[in-house]
Amino acid sequence: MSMFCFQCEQTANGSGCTAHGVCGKGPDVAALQDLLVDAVKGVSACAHRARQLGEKDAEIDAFVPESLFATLTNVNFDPAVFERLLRRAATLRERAKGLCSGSCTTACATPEETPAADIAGLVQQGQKVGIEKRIEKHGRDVAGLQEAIIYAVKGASAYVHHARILGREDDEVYGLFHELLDFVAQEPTDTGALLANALKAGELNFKAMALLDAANTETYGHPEPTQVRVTPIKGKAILISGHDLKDLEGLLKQTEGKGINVYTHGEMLTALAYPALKKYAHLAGNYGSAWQNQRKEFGAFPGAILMTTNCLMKPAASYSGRLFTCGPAGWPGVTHISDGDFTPVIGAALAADGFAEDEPEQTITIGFGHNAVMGVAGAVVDAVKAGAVKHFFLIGGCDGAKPGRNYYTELAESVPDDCVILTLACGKYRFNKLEFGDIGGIPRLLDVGQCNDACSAVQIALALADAFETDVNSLPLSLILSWYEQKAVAILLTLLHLGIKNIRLGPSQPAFITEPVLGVLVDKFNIALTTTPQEDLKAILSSV
Ligand code: FSO
Ligand code: SF4
Repeated sequence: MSMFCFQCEQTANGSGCTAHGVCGKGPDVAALQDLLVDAVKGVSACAHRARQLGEKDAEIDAFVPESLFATLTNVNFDPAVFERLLRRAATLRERAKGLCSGSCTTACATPEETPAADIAGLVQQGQKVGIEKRIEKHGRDVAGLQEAIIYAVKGASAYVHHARILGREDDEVYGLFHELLDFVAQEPTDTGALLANALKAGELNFKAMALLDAANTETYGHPEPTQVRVTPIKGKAILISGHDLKDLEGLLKQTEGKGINVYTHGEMLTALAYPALKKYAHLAGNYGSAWQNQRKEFGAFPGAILMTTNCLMKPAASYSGRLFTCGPAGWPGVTHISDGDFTPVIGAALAADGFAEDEPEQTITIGFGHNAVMGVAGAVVDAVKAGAVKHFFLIGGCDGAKPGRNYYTELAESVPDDCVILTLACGKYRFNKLEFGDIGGIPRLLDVGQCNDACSAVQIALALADAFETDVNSLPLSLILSWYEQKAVAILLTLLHLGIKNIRLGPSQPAFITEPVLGVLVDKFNIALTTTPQEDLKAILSSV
């Protein structure tokens, strides 16, 4: 059985996974995901038209981001989960059709098929709607642009889902989801319209990130500069990875007084800066680094491990029995906690050895979200005006496994001493344990947060532009981004939607962006692919 997927940076040969996903996704799950994306497009097409008639449905609105989240790279590998989502999609499509009461004048999305009775039948149906069919029909430029919109909508779905779990929803955001998915469902071929809608997907994602920022900060307070321990201490332990702060909160409440230390991993690091989370004394610090090192780090961790979202890799036998998933994450055979009761995780932590002794203490400083940076904005502006700070570098994005990502370490190390580095997302682990010092009390490395905190970075940039009475493109600021999966696609399109130019993107060109499409982005936004740290730095600093 073959498959085709090119939605992430590690795609095989830089062009597409065809036999088996480099991420561990097999052809069956790939087909089920293709079928689900197709089904969700159909649900949204009807929901969009129903909205034009003033009809809405809260369950449909929530279902779209929830189900797309499961199709992001490294989130869910369990065929049974996709079967369940496909059956719900069929029910909700019927309900959405009832809402728009067949009154639309254009054809409603792709022709639907009743879902097959079993997983094997669903896989067969999925193989008929794969990406390569659209590439054959429309060519790589058009199909790639259609996919770019889908990937950005997928990325935004993660943020909308996290926000909804914290009780924050935005009707306009749901409307944009349905509108964009309806647009792609019609298989548009006009590249101008496709590009315009790709930027609209960036707008959707900006709103999604702002929604999540409001949800996080209203629930847990504003992140504050915090020194966090990055070495373990003696005792039983649970490691929690992914992005979901609410799962961490639940775990902290349920482990209180049980003699278990909780450590963050990967993108969960940011949680240690939120007042309502860091108040828990048994939130002991961060362990390990970015997602691609998990097989080694989870194997060495002497406790239970909870994966709340991406990026999940194929579990090794050494830890699969003490690995748990929750939320959108899943792997067949790995225990999934679906009701927020982490008793099995606690049991596994108590049964494991735990850390035998304290490791020598090492700390890093995190927590420079927009609120914290705004608090020192006056000092930052003064330092720039006095010439003490010459330039800002935003070096961030996703980390990944491919060689070549040392670029980001070398670049951060080579940034001159009179420059400040802002960073976010898991790409920060390439350099966040290095010593950068400070400039007159302003730390030279400011960790803004998770990938969704790109919204925070944008707010910081806008505030700086305001203080200097200029626009973001005229600031002494360069953005050097690393991409891996679909949230990064969404963030890139958000930055382009905001009119931000001169972004450098690495470590490689997305497979779904063809040379002609890249040419348009270069013309319009002066976007560039990263070269070498030395060359890029020289080019950036010579234009200052
Ligand atoms: Fe990283 Fe994975 Fe946050 Fe992504 S853990 S790669 S952009 O899912 O989400 O930065
Ligand atoms: Fe390949 Fe990435 Fe798709 Fe996985 S998500 S199958 S690695 S392109």
